[in-house]
Amino acid sequence: MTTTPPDEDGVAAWLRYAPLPASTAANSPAIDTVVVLGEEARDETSPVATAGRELVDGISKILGRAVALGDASSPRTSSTLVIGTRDAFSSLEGVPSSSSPSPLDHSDGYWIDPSSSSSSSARILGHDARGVLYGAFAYLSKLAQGELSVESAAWGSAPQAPVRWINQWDNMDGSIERGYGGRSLFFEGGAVRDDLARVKEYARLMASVGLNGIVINNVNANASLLSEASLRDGVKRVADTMRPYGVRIGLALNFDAPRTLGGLATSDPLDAAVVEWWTRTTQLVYHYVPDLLGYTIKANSEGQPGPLSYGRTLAEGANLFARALAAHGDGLVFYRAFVYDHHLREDNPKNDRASAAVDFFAHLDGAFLDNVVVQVKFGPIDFQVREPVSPLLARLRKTKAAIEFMVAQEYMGQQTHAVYLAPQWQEVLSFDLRVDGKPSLVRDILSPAGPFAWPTTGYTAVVNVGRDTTWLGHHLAMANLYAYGRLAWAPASDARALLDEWTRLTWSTDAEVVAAVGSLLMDTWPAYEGHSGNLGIQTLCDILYTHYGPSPASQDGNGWGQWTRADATALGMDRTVATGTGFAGQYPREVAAVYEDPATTPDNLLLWFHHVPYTHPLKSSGKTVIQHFYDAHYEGAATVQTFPARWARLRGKVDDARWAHVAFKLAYQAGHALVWRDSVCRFYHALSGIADDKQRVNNYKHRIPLAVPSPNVRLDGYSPVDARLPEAASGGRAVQTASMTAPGKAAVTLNVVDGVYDLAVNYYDTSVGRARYTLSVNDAAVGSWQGNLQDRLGHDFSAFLDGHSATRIYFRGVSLKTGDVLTIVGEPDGDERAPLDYVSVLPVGVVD
Ligand code: GCV
Repeated sequence: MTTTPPDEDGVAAWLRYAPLPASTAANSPAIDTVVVLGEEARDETSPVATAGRELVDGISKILGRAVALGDASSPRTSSTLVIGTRDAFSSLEGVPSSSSPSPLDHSDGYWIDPSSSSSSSARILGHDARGVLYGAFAYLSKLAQGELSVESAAWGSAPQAPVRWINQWDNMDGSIERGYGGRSLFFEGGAVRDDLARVKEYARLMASVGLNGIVINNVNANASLLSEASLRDGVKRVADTMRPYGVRIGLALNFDAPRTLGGLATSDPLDAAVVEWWTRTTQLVYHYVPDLLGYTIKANSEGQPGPLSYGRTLAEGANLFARALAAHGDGLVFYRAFVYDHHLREDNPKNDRASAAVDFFAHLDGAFLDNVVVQVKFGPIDFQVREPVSPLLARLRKTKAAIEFMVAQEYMGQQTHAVYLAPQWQEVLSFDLRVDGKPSLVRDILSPAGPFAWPTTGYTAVVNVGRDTTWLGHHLAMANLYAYGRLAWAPASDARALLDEWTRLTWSTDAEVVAAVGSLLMDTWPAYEGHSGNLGIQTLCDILYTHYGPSPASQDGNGWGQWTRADATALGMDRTVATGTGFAGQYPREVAAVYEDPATTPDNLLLWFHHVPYTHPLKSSGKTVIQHFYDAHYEGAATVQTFPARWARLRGKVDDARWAHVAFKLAYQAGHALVWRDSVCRFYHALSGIADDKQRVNNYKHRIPLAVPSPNVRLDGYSPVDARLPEAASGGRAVQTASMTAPGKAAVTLNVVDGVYDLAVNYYDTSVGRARYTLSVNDAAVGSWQGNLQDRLGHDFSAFLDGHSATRIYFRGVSLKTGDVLTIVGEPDGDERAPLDYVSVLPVGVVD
């Protein structure tokens, strides 16, 4: 008989080191001593010493046996694991027998020989101190997955790129921009927090997947981070906390700091006083953080100040910081390419936000100093569910670039929906940009060995871990952080293989769990794309508000440039050179030719590059664009409906606490996927006037909308109201209590075949109150609930009745007969007047 594993809160993430089943443990190397070589063994701040501690802790937990820590003088047996840098090995142990395996020739590389005999012990060698730590984590990962035995062959690895960083968008007040997992680990009340215990845990997680740098504050930066008190009392402590894990910290700068913090009259990058201010400030930063990673700068972007505000070029702006850093060490300036005009006029058909990065940066190739790296979001707009690769990655040669991904899921369900993003990143990294007509995979461009031979290139990702024990607000979202680190190390890795590793480490080595979690999460991105925006139209979320739920109309009619140009007959952006914005021409010749022609553009980017009628037939299926929209939205939402049941089968195989958290989120996701599907389908149905072949849109035969007058619906203390987003309510209308304080009652007389049904109630859960609801049948209570998702979900909430707040709750297996009266009593709270949309009476197994 198997027993349910003990509850966990998620803080240990994939470093739980759960005990292996006895039979697997019996086959694993029986290490009882970890010997750490070299001077670094005694330096608590060295990653080598950290590696020793991690191995002792990890092996003892995984194998359930005592493990001792030793040094070069300790005796060796076949149960000893010896670790150290290659230099320490060659001076203390002699050159390793495998001579110098090639991963050890590269920074951060490691070599592991787990075999041992009476004459030689198991070994982990690092090219350098960090390499030893990465080797230790690689050893522990294999051991924890039950994949290490005394017979295992030696192996090694080295990262492809030196830059493997995280950008946190943490504000000094403790909030996190686009954060859904609680408040900042780093800041609170305008300063660095006293308690940095979780920062240390974060550094462990980062190191365990090979991440080596973190920019700790929001790119919409607060200049006061650079004050001496902040550097001395705060930033220094963060750097000291993360250093033993080989994680260096960097800072995001506010371009206007000389004015706002320094009291100067200008922040002009060519002004002598400004240059002197940054020189002095950088000296101070290095005084407290001698191994500073560098600076990240968001300038002339979304209202942030920058060199263009002073009539200077972006390169002149970047080089100001580059010079200040160069005086000290190897610090890099990461200058973000996310520069665009957010007051763009849609009435000019040539205007295109997607063109901005190349327009602003390509002509400056070579004008940036050596220690500047241009940080490029993977797509031309902003982390949408589907975007082509940014053409800027093919347009800089002398100036280095790095790619920016987003773990934070801002436009991808905000860690309330489970969406595994590694398959998307894998597609981006495997895309061939055909620079100069030669193979140029994105992942090769981002390698020092790649076509442009950039020595400092690689990976950055926006991550929003917070103080929740889940880190990201959703246990399943952590697969993204894990996969990001592993892809940044080895960008040709397979998304599914990474996911399986993560599952074995995070949940269980049980094959059924691994298979079920893997298949569920691999279905999430296609499903999310299915119900949130297809054919390259982008994520059709509300871009004027929280970027979470649906609002197709919000894409157009404003200056943000995420346009779809949808009208009654056609939709999509014409980005061709021949008749459109010309964006397609920013790619190298062969790629540009593919995108220029709708006949060769892949269907999944059709509407990104072309403005076509709703009736345009797709190459892949022959369906019209509009029918594909309907079908894909229904199929995507239908896939999400399977998630709760697939997860339910894992009950008892993983711990109850984390199981229940995920079960709750997946049930919510299933309901919200229907909101997405219905809103988007209704919007285009209304705009195009074209019916769904399958007659599904606006034809919900199990639903009883409460705002639509009907002899079967009686409202008492409830009155109809327009929803803020018309397509997020049946007929655009919902009901809410007439009074701010008194309860209301909505009663429905049923006309059903006698039987057992699942009842679904669609209501709105806003941020402005926590209304209570009770559902009864003929006065017998079926269930009650509270509209308090703002406390339970973590995403950017809405104060209105719209596609963000619309949600569903089920009561299953209810016996009903014709004439039964189903009543919902809603009690308002705050400004939330217990709003309701409809009730669905569903034959068991049917989703309307
Ligand atoms: C930090 C998007 C987000 C902003 C973010 C910006 C950026 O526009 O909505 O919150 O600002 O990207 O990447 O700088």
